[in-house]
Amino acid sequence: MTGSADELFCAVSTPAGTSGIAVIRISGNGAAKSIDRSVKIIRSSGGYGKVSELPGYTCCFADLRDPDTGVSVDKVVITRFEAPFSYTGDEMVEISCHGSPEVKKEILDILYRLGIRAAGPGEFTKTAFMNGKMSLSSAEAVMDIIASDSSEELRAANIISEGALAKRTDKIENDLYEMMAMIEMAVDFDDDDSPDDDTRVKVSGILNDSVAELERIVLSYRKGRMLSEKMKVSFTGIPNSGKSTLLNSIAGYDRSIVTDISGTTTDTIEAVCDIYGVPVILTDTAGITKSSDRIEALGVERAIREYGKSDIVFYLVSPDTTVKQVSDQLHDVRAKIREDAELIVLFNKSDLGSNPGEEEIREIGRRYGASSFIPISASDGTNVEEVRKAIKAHYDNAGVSDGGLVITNRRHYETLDSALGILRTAVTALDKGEGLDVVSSIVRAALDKTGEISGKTVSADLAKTIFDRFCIGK
Ligand SMILES: Nc1nc2c(ncn2[C@@H]2O[C@H](COP(=O)(O)OP(=O)(O)OP(=O)(O)O)[C@@H](O)[C@H]2O)c(=O)[nH]1
Ligand SMILES: [Mg+2]
Repeated sequence: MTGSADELFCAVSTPAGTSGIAVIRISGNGAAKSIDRSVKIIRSSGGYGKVSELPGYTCCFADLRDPDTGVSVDKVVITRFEAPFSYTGDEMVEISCHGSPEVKKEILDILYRLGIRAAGPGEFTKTAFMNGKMSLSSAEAVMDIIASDSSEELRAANIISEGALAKRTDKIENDLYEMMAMIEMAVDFDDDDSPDDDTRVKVSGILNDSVAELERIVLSYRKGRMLSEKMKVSFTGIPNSGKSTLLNSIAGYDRSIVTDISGTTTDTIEAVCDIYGVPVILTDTAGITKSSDRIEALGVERAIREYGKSDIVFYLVSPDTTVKQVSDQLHDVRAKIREDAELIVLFNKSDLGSNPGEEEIREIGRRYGASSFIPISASDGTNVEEVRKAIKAHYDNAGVSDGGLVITNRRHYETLDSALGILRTAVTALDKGEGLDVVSSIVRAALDKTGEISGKTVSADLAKTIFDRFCIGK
């Protein structure tokens, strides 16, 4: 999986390209000594010192030279970390140099010549995991912190990187291991191999508690998915109802073309924005109409396809939308949207007055499961904030998040969901009167799954797949 602590590796940990400064990290025992030939610590009293003589957790100004020619490459700042109190748990040195691609390239070249190899993707974090500095789920959350592009996603990743998921799965695992020990004792001590009812009751209690706890964690992925894959919101309605105007107003810029010509939007148009910390993809669609125009008809097809992908579909009604159109179109929306998706009706152009069939439209909307009706004016901004709040409320209401724990990683979700499925089988087996040894062997399979979250039962192949997705330098 990873090299030994004596094998030194290095990488640039800051982004490619030009920057004010860049950081190059070296990890492994003897990291400081390995660069003594090239890095000369500049003493304020005059003269030079060695990096290997630098006390841990201090930093120093230094001259970094080509070890073969003695030519200075850059003036740098060296920070030294000692094992085990470093990010990887092994000795580490950080070189803060000027951030030009040439400086970084020349320093890396020198480090390679000094016998320090290039780090693999995520090798610093993989080493931290191998050294027991963090659980696998925490290590993966570090990557999610780096990749996060919304405040809610960052918060979720921070909570997991601090060990919240590992703590919850550890507790489940400990309870289940204790339960298995209890089963073993009961089976061993019972002469006729039929442990007493008391043990079965206790086993049932622990199993059901573990199922309930896993369910809570797994359910949090409903929110987590909206963070990692972004929440999907689409706008539909008849042509000219104001869909593009509303998308532009929420996105905060003119993404979609707006005209008073019916059928302006012919393709689906996306705008990514942040709504109260939740990353959202807004999708504008072609107005729904029975058109003989081929382009328009294809646009309508695409619009309908969008319903199934959406977490929320906003159906826009304008004062001239007929009750019949609403009835037909909401019927189609309902047939296509996911069961957990939300349908909200917006009465747009409220500045021009209300729709004459408003009461009837509300009635139809309720029949098709619309959760709310909001009068708005996309052009003057009235109640657009309410639309944004409805989007955030959908996120808030989607699933539990005990103690703020929201799993955002699909691997965590799939692994825990499969552990949950196995545990449910164990509950069924127990209820059906199967022997406790059978129940115990099913539980062992569930524990193999939960172990893939903490890293206790992770295979070398899985660890490689996980860390290969990391960036070089982390
Ligand atoms: N008075 C008023 N006019 C609006 C409002 N919203 C949109 N409009 C106008 O209605 C017309 C159509 O707006 P769009 O946003 O292009 O409508 P659309 O639903 O995207 O139309 P298609 O792309 O053709 O399906 C434009 O002239 C807008 O300025 C509103 O709230 N009040
Ligand atoms: Mg449009």
